[in-house]
Amino acid sequence: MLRIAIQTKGRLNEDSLQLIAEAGISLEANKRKLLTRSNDFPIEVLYLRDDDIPQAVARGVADLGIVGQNEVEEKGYDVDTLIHLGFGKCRLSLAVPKTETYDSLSWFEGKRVATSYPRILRKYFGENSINADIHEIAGSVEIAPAVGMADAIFDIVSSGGTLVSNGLREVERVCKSEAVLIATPSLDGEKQKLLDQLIFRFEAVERSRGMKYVLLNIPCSRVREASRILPGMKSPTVLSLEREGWCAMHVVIREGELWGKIEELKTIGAEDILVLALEKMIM
Ligand code: PRT
Ligand code: ZN
Repeated sequence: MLRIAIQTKGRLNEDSLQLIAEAGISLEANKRKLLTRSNDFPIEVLYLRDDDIPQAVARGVADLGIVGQNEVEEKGYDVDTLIHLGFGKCRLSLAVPKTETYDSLSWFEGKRVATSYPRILRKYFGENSINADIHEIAGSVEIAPAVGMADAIFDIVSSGGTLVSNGLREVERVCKSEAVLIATPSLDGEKQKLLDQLIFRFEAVERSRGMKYVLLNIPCSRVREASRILPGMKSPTVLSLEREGWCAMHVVIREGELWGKIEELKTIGAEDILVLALEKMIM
């Protein structure tokens, strides 16, 4: 039996539960429990605050955890980071009041910087030989400069809207973060076997994100050209239609490239284009 720790509530909770569900693991319905079991995979889910997940995994209270890389790095516990999960994407940045003239990192010399990530910031300033006064605060870091608690902040940013609405400007992007799967180092053989199965499923779900399945009809004489536009995984599937001279192509494509490719395909005669969602990609 594996035990995986995920965030009880907050930004990573929903995506973590969705990933588990898409991996074919259903959980008991009772949401208020600290621990829930699955009936179809030997796993139980432990709900924790994200701050406590790295420690729980390092100590073996949970075998696995889903948490932001920022928390893993900040806490510094001995855990293995296994795979990136493609959600909870953000960055950790330094920001200063927008009225300040900022030209280089040396601006921070001797300044007071408020953050909930003192360890990551200390390392960054150390690498860049900056001596600043790091003030650790637990929450609402973005208001620290306005109330005179700090000259600048180091915090998580995603859209940047919070910085703007607090009169701050992002001046240095220090690192990126996303949700990761972490594990207690050296799990026993039985758990490792289950973990390999779980990773296989998580990777199949993750791989299919942002991918689409495209079906289209095209004159057979243009199939070669169309294959250059849509190379697919190994190559596109090509079938002949009942109507003479016409073929059908099936291919997997990255969503970001979809519209550009469709325009190109239309110019070489593609018709009846269907775009379907892709649930899992098992290689
Ligand atoms: O209660 P618990 O301790 O479990 O949760 P928490 O409040 O500490 O964390 P939570 O739920 O806010 O975030 C969990 C994780 O989500 C973080 O550790 C990051 O890995 C990740 N994440 C992704 C973010 C954001 N995006 C994010 N935007 N965490 C926080 N934010 C904050 C940001 O600091 C800002 O204050 O959200 C606000 C909005 O951001 P903007 O830039 O879009 O305005
Ligand atoms: Zn937290």
